[in-house]
Amino acid sequence: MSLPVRAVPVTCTRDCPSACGLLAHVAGDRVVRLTGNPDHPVNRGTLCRKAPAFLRRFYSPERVLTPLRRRNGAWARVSWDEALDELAEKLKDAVVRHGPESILYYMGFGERTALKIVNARFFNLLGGVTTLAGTLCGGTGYAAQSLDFGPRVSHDPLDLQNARTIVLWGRNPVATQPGLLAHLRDAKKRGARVLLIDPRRSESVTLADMHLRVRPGRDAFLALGAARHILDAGLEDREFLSRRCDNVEAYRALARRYTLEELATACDIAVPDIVALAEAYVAGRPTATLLGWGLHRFTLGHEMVRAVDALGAISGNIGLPGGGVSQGFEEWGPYDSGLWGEGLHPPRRTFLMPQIGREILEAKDPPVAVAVITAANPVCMAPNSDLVAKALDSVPFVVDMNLFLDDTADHADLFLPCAAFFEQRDLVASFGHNHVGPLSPAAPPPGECRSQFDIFMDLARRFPFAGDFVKSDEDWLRLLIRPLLEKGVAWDDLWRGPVRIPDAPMTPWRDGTFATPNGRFQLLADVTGCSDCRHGARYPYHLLTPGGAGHLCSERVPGDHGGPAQLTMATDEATRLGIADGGPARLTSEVGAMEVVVRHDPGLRADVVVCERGGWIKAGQGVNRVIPDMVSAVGQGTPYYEARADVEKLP
Ligand SMILES: Nc1nc2c(c(=O)[nH]1)N[C@H]1C(S)=C(S)[C@@H](COP(=O)(O)OP(=O)(O)OC[C@H]3O[C@@H](n4cnc5c(=O)[nH]c(N)nc54)[C@H](O)[C@@H]3O)O[C@H]1N2
Ligand SMILES: Nc1nc2c(c(=O)[nH]1)N[C@H]1C(S)=C(S)[C@@H](COP(=O)(O)OP(=O)(O)OC[C@H]3O[C@@H](n4cnc5c(=O)[nH]c(N)nc54)[C@H](O)[C@@H]3O)O[C@H]1N2
Ligand SMILES: [Mo]
Repeated sequence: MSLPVRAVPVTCTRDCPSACGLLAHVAGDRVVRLTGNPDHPVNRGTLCRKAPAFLRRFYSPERVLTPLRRRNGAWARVSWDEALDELAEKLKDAVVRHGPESILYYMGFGERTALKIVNARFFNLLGGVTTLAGTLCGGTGYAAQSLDFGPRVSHDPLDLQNARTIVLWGRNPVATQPGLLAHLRDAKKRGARVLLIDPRRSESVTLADMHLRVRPGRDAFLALGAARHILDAGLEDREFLSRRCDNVEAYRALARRYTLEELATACDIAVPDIVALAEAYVAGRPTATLLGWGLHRFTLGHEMVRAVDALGAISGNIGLPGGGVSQGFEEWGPYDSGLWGEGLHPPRRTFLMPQIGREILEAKDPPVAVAVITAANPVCMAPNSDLVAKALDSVPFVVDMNLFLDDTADHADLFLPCAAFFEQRDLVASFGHNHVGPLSPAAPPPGECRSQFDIFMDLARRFPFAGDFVKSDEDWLRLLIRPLLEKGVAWDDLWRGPVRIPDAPMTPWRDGTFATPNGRFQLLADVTGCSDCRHGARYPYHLLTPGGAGHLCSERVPGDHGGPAQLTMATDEATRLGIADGGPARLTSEVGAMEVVVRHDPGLRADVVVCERGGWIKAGQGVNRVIPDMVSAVGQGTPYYEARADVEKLP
């Protein structure tokens, strides 16, 4: 007899702007199927192609089911009490001997739910430990947009229904935000045009009416070119410029600093295509720009983002329903930010996330004694992987909270096995829309796995501050969502399905007043020159490492992948090097080398090679071994796509 199946509304916590509403279909103590929740206004019942693999991953025989302690190089099973007693001892010892800053708390992107704020509070109660500054993900875009508009606010994706033109600028939603596709497809059915600006033919080319294969890192010149055409043709929104913007004359001068031909050469887009882009912004209005994370991953990413913001402004698309230059949303925004506990002690040390390897290795006063890593795989996902691995090996006690023994676990001393998203109670906000969704324990965690929240509560029982800190998940969640409750959201509604943040705007900046210090939009006034890259001939190719459609960063079913990573190259370029489609090659950069299998792509730019991010080092992949660990000029982001590489044929 088969068990009755019930459906529990949950929310996907993969590190994806979709944060889709899902239904977990449960039979007995197992989730047997995930489907899209038709009541979610953004993903509207759709499900991405990765989702079926979630269950295979979470119920995989390789999921770790008990705490593990490394002894003489090998993992041994330990009980939770042994594990947490030892961790508490190490933390206390580090505080007494070297001060709280000798503890590093490294919070990754694997699960950014409301209760994670409570984990951070634990470390602040401990006295404030070393935490991260900057980000492996989106800091540059936030910083850049905040210079122009004031703290970044994006159009609600539901506002796309008002757009006549949609520009996907350095963003690949077909692969990386499938939860948005229902809206993009609707817009196309209504007759909206979609433009894609991407050096490669990404998966999103299937949506595009026009594709501009920009030279990597040169989007500022493309945006300035379009602006120059708009200004030359007298099509700019003069009223918005004079009444709402600062730096108008400097910006006009900047757009005229180069001829259209010079700008075309810099970004490698032909003048007629630049003109077509300009027209899409004025004649095609309302034009919604969806700015992706692709532009963040450059040293001068802020100039690229600001140049696109300015194009949106002079073309009259800011504050316009169906327009806007939208990038991301604040995933921690809906919660009571005081509960992080930042104010409980003086400011403490931070390490730059983009350079975490060298930060740990160079830390002297005090050196790192204990590192606690949660929902992250920095050895695989942070640049200069070998240095990150070396740094973790230099730390006397490394704790890893995850589900699988990935590349980072190889450098840990204690592994604490965590619950999957549908095995716990929590709330999830999104970095791609304005809805908060529930997590309910649809099924119990397998084996001895526990939610991170549970683990931190149990750990805290061993500390003098347990009294105020140890509470139920429900008690903490009620405190965390106080701002939402005050805006009229009912507690019970949060558990039935997605709830829209009540005061989130559909169309920000409608009244023309910005959140900058003087209330005016700040036009970009200068860009760094367009001379060529520092590595020139030794490393002829731009190495792009975007997200692949089949996986979320390094979240893989362990046994599922292996063998050399695939590197996509322009067919003519590979042929010139004598590398056949499927042939082996060596990919070399200033920091390392790795073996790859080359795939020919007749549509790729000759100066670009592409390798999907996230393959594990221990599966023979790990492209971050060849990505240098740099920091972007603004926003402390990680300029992965600044990496230059060479490719040689292997016998
Ligand atoms: N070369 C290159 N590298 C990149 C990028 C790039 O463009 N190019 N992009 C970067 C970006 S945008 C990001 S955001 C970072 C991501 O960097 P990371 O966050 O370090 O990497 P992920 O692969 O997302 O790892 C998330 C981990 O969380 C675990 N996890 C998932 N759910 C849970 C849970 O409920 N509890 C616990 N404890 N663990 C859980 C997963 O198993 C996984 O190991 O990588 C960056 N790395
Ligand atoms: N399936 C899947 N979904 C994901 C992820 C994943 O790994 N897999 N990762 C998640 C995470 S952590 C994030 S932050 C988001 C990121 O989602 P996206 O914003 O889509 O970011 P990326 O995939 O890094 O890059 C987007 C596009 O930028 C292009 N690009 C590279 N250089 C340039 C340039 O100079 N100019 C322009 N115009 N384009 C350029 C790349 O070719 C790529 O197609 O996606 C999330 N969703
Ligand atoms: Mo990200």
